[in-house]
Amino acid sequence: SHNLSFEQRLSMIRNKVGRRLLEIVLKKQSNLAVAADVTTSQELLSIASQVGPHICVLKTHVDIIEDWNETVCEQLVHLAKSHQFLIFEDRKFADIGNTVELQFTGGIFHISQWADIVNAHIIAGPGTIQALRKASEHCGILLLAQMSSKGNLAVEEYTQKAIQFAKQYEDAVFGFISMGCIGEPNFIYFTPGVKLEKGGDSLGQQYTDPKTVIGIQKSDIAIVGRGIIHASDRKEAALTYQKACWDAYVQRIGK
Ligand code: UP6
Repeated sequence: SHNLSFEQRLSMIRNKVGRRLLEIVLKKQSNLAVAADVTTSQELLSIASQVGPHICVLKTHVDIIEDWNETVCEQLVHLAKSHQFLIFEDRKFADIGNTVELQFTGGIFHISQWADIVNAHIIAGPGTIQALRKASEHCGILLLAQMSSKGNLAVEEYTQKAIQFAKQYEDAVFGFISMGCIGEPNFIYFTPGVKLEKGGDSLGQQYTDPKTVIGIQKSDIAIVGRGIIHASDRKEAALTYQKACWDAYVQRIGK
């Protein structure tokens, strides 16, 4: 099923953010997401403007930014609009619904106000998803069905449960964090742990290259962090990854 093109799958996606994502992917010919794991707002904004033209999604961990404020947020949203990418706050919500609602809307980050995409673990049950869906209509949800790190517990029945939850909340959940395509074409698959050089880090990360992730494991969107963030020329690196990921997609669907 997953040799369908993004064009063919667009109308199959129930959630509006999911459809908007595929429109951006097609328009920019980019199925690359960059994980902007840096600790200052200046670096975050500079990455967003450097890689902006080459990505469909910028993935943030807003709680690692030491000087986050509303102006930074406005600037990031402005960059997202002008370069046409979606902002994915990788918060990995995992608590009971009531707490998740507070974490999503409140605190100092007010994630629900600016994130286009957020993700959630399924460990606490469907209440987590219900809270996110209730608190924001404009934000699409991804469920963690698998992980890239060594020894993670998101396997087998756990993965199947995530698929089941996604089907149950298909209006709000439009895809997964997974190591490849694990289900139907009406969902979008995002894969982290992607790098041109195989290997890992000293804390359990495991890398797979874009060709394997998109071409063989049939994922849709490759999430690249340090492969781009640690490059001497981030813009150039983003272009290299954009091409590698897009070529793998084009080859897979046989165009
Ligand atoms: N991430 C993973 N693996 C997962 C889920 N999420 O690596 O299973 C996230 C990390 C990080 C990014 O939180 O932001 O993807 C990977 O970054 P890297 O390419 O620098 O390893």
